[in-house]
Amino acid sequence: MMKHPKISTLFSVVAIALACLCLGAPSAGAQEIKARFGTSLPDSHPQTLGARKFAEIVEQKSGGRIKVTVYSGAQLGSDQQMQAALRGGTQEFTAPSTATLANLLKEFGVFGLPFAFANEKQADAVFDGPYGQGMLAKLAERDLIGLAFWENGFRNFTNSRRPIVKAEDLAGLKVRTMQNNLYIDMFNGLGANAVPMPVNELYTALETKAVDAQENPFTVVQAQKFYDVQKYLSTTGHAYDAQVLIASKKFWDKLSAADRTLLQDAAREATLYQRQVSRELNAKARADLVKEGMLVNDVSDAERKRMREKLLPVIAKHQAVVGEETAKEFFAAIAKVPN
Ligand code: EAX
Repeated sequence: MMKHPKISTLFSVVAIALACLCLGAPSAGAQEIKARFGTSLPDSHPQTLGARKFAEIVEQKSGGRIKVTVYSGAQLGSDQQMQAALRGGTQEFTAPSTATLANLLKEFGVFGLPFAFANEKQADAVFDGPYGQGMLAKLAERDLIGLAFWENGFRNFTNSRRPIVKAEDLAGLKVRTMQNNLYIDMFNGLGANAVPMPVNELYTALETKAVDAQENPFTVVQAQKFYDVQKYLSTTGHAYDAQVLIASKKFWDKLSAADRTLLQDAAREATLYQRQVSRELNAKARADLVKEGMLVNDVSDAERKRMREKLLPVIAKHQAVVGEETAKEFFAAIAKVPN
């Protein structure tokens, strides 16, 4: 039977048009996405290096459809302001220290308990194991999606007045702390005067002598150029600080399952890079800080043990704050990791 030329042509035209439409327009759940990632530290710090790597991997995996723009150095606000922006859905990603998240979810304070971790291996095992992953899941209760733990590192003490050789040397020093009650109690408990403030206000506070001291990993001291306003660095190593890669739950809930998987995979890959670059930079930062004129002294293990003894009342208080069960499970998770 002779086909009617007009009808078959019409079918062909419609079929081609439909095919073009399918190729061109994104399928459901594959729409263009633009997201903002704010960090509180400078471009050279592993927090921002990790954010840029995450953005790069997301763009690669999505073929450019998902674009994450990184705003470093607290351009979008302090750690706490950015956490509020994520919860409100006006910003999509950030990576604050666990310490500031403790104000939203008290259990997160457990990670700041002094002298808890002996080394990075223990930290990685706890953060990447069931305990840490369970804690990430709890962030959904506060309209946040916990994607991964990044490294800030072991926190050491710097000041403009004197080397800290023993705990008593801290007496009377005005010490900036993160906005976190455990850190405030920790330094008051060691005889200093804790002054909580966001990290983006800290350089000026040190420069104007509004505070004498602060405590942060080598990489923060270097990235924030604290060596220009702090003479002494003493390796107290009083806490291992992790940062948490978090997303806005309001943003997350609108994503397709495929895009959530893409972002989770990118977070996993970026975490490996972030920790590696943090350790590489940390390994050379001490020598760099000496070159910048800082006087670095090692605090003895015996003295660090003594500091921990002095902090037992603070540790007991904050174990109760985070929850005895939470603290017990935390220390059990650490104990499982051979030293
Ligand atoms: O979140 O506030 C701080 O001192 C933190 O170490 C840092 O900014 C990373």
